[in-house]
Amino acid sequence: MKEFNKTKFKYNVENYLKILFRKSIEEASEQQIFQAVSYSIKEYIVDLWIETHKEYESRDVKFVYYLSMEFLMGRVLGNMIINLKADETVREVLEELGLNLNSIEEEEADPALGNGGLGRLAACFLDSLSTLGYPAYGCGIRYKYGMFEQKIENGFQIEVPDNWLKYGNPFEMKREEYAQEVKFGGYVRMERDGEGRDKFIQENYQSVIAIPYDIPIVGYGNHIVNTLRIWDAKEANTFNLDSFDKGDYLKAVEEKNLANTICEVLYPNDNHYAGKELRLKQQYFFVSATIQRAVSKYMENHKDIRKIHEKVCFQLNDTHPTVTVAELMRILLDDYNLSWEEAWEITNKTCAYTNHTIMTEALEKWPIDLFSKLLPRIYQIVDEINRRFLLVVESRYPGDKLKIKNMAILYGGEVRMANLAIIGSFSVNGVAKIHTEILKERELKDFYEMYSEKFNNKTNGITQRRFLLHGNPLLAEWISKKIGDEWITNLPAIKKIADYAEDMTAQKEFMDIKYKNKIRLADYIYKHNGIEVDPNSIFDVQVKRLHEYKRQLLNILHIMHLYNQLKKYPDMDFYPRTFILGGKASAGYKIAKAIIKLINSVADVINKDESINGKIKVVFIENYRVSNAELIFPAADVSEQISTASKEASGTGNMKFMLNGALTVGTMDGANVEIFEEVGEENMFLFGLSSKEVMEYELHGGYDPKEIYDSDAEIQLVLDQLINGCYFPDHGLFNDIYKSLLGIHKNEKADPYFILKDFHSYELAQRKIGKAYRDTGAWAKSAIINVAKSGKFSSDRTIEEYAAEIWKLKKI
Ligand code: GFP
Repeated sequence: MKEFNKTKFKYNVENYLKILFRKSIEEASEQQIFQAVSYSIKEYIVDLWIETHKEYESRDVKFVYYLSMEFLMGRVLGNMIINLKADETVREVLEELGLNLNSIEEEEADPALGNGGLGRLAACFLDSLSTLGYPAYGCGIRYKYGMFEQKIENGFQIEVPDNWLKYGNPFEMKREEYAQEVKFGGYVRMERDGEGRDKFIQENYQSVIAIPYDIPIVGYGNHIVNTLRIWDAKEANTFNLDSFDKGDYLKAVEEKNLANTICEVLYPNDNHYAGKELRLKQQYFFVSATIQRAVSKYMENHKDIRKIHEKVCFQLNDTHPTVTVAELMRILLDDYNLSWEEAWEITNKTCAYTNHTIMTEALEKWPIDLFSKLLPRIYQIVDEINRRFLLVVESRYPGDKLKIKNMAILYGGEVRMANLAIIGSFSVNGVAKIHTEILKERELKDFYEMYSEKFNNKTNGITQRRFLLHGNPLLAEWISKKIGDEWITNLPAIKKIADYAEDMTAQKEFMDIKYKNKIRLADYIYKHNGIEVDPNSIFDVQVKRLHEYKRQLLNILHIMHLYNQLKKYPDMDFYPRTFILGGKASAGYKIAKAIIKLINSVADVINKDESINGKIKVVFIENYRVSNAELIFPAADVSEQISTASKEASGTGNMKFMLNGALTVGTMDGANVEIFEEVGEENMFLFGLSSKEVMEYELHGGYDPKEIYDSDAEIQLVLDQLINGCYFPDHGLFNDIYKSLLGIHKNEKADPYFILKDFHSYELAQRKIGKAYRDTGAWAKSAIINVAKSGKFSSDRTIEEYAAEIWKLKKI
């Protein structure tokens, strides 16, 4: 195995500067230096990449293909260096050259090819797959513009295109040789072949060529390199100048347009299905390319297509890649001439589906009309899957219309992708225990009754390599000094740090590190927001996408209430707090955008009010993304995980905070429940309705928030302040928020996320936090225990479970 060579690396940095830019170090820009350093690292990685794949081939391994519309990778360079265990060497070399790794890392665009949790989970999974040595491909789309860049102007969110490829991506590799043709539209003609079999031929279609770009995913310290393969689109070469008539010409132009638009932009979809035709095109585009290539790769070394499930598994990350089921059927039926029964059996043994949400508005449904026009052959297959499935339902539940209504794939003029995914897969999993239970008992009850053997849970996880080792070097080093560094690849080993929870010296060291991380974040805040925050105050953080169910509104209403209290009782017992919030709202999500404006308006008033002596500060972090997240988690004292119980499937931010020693204030929702099981009541601040209670209310049409409003003067004051111009002169601006809480909107439930219902219990939990923080020793103890108990929440554990129980993969 080739070791990382210091001399060679040093030579390479200068050499790449010369080759790529004709510059010396003194002349080069920071960006050029970043590029040269990245190419030098890549040069080393490519050999490992080749060796890994040779090994895979020689052992004829089984691969998992993780199909995902989103991979929220974050910056690559720093993490790669860490995983190569080359951090020290690289720093040394760069210093010798008069360069600094940290500022070079800042030059890298932060590729935001994902919305939030779902995309970041996919990225953590890739890190774990490589580190554990499982053969895998991540497969997705090479969006030209990722998630929009969020600017805050006058308190409002403005969306700006995120041109992450502006300077090119040094880590990617274009693989023209694996290009695939993907067909859209046209019609299907049927003919009999010589052996009397029906053949289905798609004609008059538009085609696009899918071109893969491969990005190496380096395992930690094991020289294993897997691949993230993202597909770009190119026009098909039908523009034949010799022979085109008018029709061909138009077709050529249309194909060119299709190729140009398909990978332009990631949909900000926010747990909300938008039904846009282009999105369905994106889905089929990357799925078809991935499945075609996976089948060809398999057939390069195997003879019998009927055994593909022994070497290939397709994991569907949410419903977005569900057309996989029909595409694999198409290939088996039309290209390999298998019978329906054979093709169906193989498909069913090859596909597995992960559900990430119970929010019904997130479950994708496509109008049949649109679906069948865009994917005529695929639609025929889905129709046949549906027909055969309904026969089974009918024989099992004769005459039961409700079962058909709930489980049919085609129903009410729509194609229901979740149902297709469940019927076509051998495994259906939720992402936290409580989430899987809710799926089984409520959302997917009928399916569970029919196919209980398919259902299983895989509680999410996060990679400690990025979120502790890379993001929080001070704490990482402290932990390794005390208990060794086994935790880097075996997070449960971190439990030994609990031995230091009561050691006063260790407590002090821990709090000093926290303090330094708070200074680092305070500097960032000062630089970006111009707000001075006190690192001695409690850093209370809620960072995640803006969504009503995540209840950033509860947080800000409580801040407004606290401020009212401080104004009324200036001498009240109060420990200074810095409330830090951040997250993007989907561009069309009006109320979420109003909540951002509200946070900023409240921040403006409170931060400027000298009468409260800076006891409260409110900060909204602009453009929350992986790179600034790595600064935020290490600096947090309090982690806000306050979603309405039953709504957050898992959450993964909760785990990142815990790993960095923040205490959670949270509801019994998603993975909070499992965090609670690990740390116990003494080390977490629980509040609010349980998911059973929430679901009970929902069953009976909700509750009446006006009763609370009328009987509670404090809540009334806060709500009135939304619309009396107290925070912003434009009275109308927060009207929608006010109305959503009190149910003045026609046909809408009042306070559907139970904000007022949970308000006092939240306030109580917050008061406990203020009190607990005064006892520094006890706080430090709890924080250390949180770190110590985070072992379960490594994505390494999650991946081990997927590999053993679903994918049946072997490590190399
Ligand atoms: C979704 C769910 C989260 C869950 C992640 C990953 O996240 O509860 O933790 O998927 O499974 F909502 P978002 O993409 O919606 O943030």
